Amino acid sequence: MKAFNRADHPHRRYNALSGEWILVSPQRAKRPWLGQVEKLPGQVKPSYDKDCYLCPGNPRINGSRNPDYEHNYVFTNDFAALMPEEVAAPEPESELFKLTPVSGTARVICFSADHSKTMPLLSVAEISEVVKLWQQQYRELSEHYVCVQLFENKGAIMGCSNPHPHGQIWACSYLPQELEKELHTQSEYYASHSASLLEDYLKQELEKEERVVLQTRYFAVVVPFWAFWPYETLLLPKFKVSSLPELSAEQTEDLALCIKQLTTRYDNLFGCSFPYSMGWHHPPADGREHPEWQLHAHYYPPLLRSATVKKFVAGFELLAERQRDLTPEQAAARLKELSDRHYSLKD
Ligand code: H2U
Ligand code: ZN
Repeated sequence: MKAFNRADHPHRRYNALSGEWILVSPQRAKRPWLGQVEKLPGQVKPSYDKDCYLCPGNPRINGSRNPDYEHNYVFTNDFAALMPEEVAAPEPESELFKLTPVSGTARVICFSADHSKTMPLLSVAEISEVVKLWQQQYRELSEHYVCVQLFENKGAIMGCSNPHPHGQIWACSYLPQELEKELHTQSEYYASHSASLLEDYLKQELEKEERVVLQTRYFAVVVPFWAFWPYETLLLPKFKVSSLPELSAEQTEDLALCIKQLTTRYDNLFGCSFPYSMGWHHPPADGREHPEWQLHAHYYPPLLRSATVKKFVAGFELLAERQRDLTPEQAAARLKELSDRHYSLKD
């Protein structure tokens, strides 16, 4: 029998954070592509768009009007997926027909008044203001809800309805499944190692180096060993911290620098405004200490080989198990060699 070679032989990898497996097929990375090609969205955006419902001073769909905000702005989503009202749980019908009422709220957060900007095109100071807003929103909403999910959906390909730089917050009365999985794996690891899973993981990634995309003073970005999306990354603190509000002013600014460098590299990868869904994972806000939990952000970008070719999740992946061709090591190597200077900037 031949010896196993990670770059040539199909294998499965275990996601120690979600507890799930993925199939890696490195031998397929070179197959020809004859499928769908996405259209490129227009590259030039104005700083103000009179038809944008997120621009300062503009009316929103339901008739309310945004204030003339100068930097950033948060409002309750007019079409929120969760409502604050609590209702009594109905009698269970049977174990095969379970349902449970939930409550919560949703907010939209405009990262900048400038319609033409995106995260990598904001200055480090402006991104710091976004991080501070996340901190303030997290602090406020975690008083009422066990889960406060901060996220950004970027790009039409991700189903984002508006190019104005913005993110969302969904806060809810229960712990959603992705977080429950991570709570389980991190708690088990902490119980058996008296150490945090993600702290130990990052230590080993920094020693190995091969999947490390970039580092700032306090943060590091890796393409995780178990990445599913072609250019998925995990942004991790290099110190123990469980929530954004705990960051010092210096760490907050350093995080802004890290976000700017990562999103700039993403844009530089295919020379386009790189789409993704990203979000922060916090421990349950249940009033307990969570020494097992390490704050982190996931970036899940759909693009595979160009600004127009995205990865589809279908077939075996929907029916059996998630799968990737390009190895996480190859993806990290590509992201690592890119410049921290945005491709659209003139010399
Ligand atoms: P996307 O990030 O998916 O583009 O979502 C923008 C959100 O803005 C979306 O959740 C909300 C939508 O419900 N929205 C308003 O709250 N008011 C509006 O006038 C338009 C869109
Ligand atoms: Zn706008």
